[in-house]
Amino acid sequence: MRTQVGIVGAGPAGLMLSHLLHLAGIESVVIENRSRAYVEQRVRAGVLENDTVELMKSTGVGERLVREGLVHHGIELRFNGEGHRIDLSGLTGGRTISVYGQQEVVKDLVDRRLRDNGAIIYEAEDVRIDDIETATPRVSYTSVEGRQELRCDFIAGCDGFHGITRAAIPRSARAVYDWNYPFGWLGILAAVAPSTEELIYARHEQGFALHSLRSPELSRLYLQVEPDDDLANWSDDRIWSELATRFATRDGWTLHEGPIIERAITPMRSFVIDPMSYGRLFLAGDSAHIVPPTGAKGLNLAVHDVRRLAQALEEHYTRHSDSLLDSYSKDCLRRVWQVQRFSWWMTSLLHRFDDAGDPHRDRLQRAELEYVTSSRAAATVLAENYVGLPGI
Ligand code: RFL
Ligand code: PHB
Repeated sequence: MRTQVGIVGAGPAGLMLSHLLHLAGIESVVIENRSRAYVEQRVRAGVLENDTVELMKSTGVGERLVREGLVHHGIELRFNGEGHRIDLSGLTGGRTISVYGQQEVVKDLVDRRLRDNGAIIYEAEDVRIDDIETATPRVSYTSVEGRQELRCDFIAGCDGFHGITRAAIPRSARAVYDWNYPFGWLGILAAVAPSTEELIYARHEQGFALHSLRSPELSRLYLQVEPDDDLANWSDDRIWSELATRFATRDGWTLHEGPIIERAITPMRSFVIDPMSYGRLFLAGDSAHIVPPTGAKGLNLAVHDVRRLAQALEEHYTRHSDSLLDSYSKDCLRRVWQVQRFSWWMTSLLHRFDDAGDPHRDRLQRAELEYVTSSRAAATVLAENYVGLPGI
């Protein structure tokens, strides 16, 4: 088989890249090691930045997002038993975020790729990439018909943090920045009406909690837990009672409980590889960088990467220039580090770091929260990062 761009991974990065390339008249094949059902059901991100929403709308994959996505103009920071609203739109000249599940984005992109006769190969086993330093790199994999080979001009590594493409960049040619946080998140999806209209980020002595949502009937909630915590330690009762404690306000706000339909624990880490490209391999999304989810940035950053990569490949094929491909890594990493900074800051602001309690850090955290919720300048810093930094 032959194509112009071989894309490894059918997550948001790989699918969006394939879609954008198609619109630019460039052919691609997406190779995914999981099944379509698995990829479409994986519950993850929920917050789309203003630019992500605009890109989906302007490229014809935003119809259901416009219909079903929930446009939000603010978020709440809750601490010391009180809520404080951050007016995202008011502080950013009217920009908004949309709450729309990542698996819905994936479904919309798959649907459109298939309608455009795009090739997505699911359940490809033992995926490998070779010859990335030549002009004819290859992706190979095993399907029910045996070993297959895809010859390409370029390979896009969109296979997430646990993928295989990143390792093809020789150790001597890359720097890695890695940081593990001393906690994880237990995330649940519950069949109950959200107890709030806007997202609540809560800081509590017992740890962080987040109230998000998916629809008028579905709530998405997270609790800070031990990094190596086990779901077996968390009965439904314990989850709800811990959430109620961390969200409690002095004026008696109540959390609605309901059946838990999905649950998982995720470790929290920051990771960046530099450069994000080598020879004819270009990494995009979680394969190149990870942020803790407190800033709601991972999926949005993946979309920013592939937008740049699609533009660079378009320049290569239509204008016979590689200037954007050459600067791809440097151009992406500017935003990647801004997002790393913001996600680290939001995480540090809201989590409990030390089991034994650290009074100095505790006081600093409270001072920072009071500043962010009382100074327009400080709140603007949060808001412009949360809705998505423009222009980088
Ligand atoms: P993905 O989504 O991991 O997709 C990679 C795809 O590659 C496949 N794959 C392979 N395919 C072929 N061969 C191999 N050897 C392969 N190995 C893996 C995988 O099966 C998969 O289909 O990466 P991508 O496309 O870069 O997208 C990144 C996002 O998924 C991620 O950044 C976000 O989910 C992060 N994130 C959030 N991001 C936001 O922008 N807003 C949020 O509100 C938000 N909340 C979250 C999050 C991530 C979370 N978890 C579970 C890590 C909340 C959570 C709890
Ligand atoms: C979610 O809705 O899953 C979500 C929202 C905000 C975050 C992380 C996850 O910061």
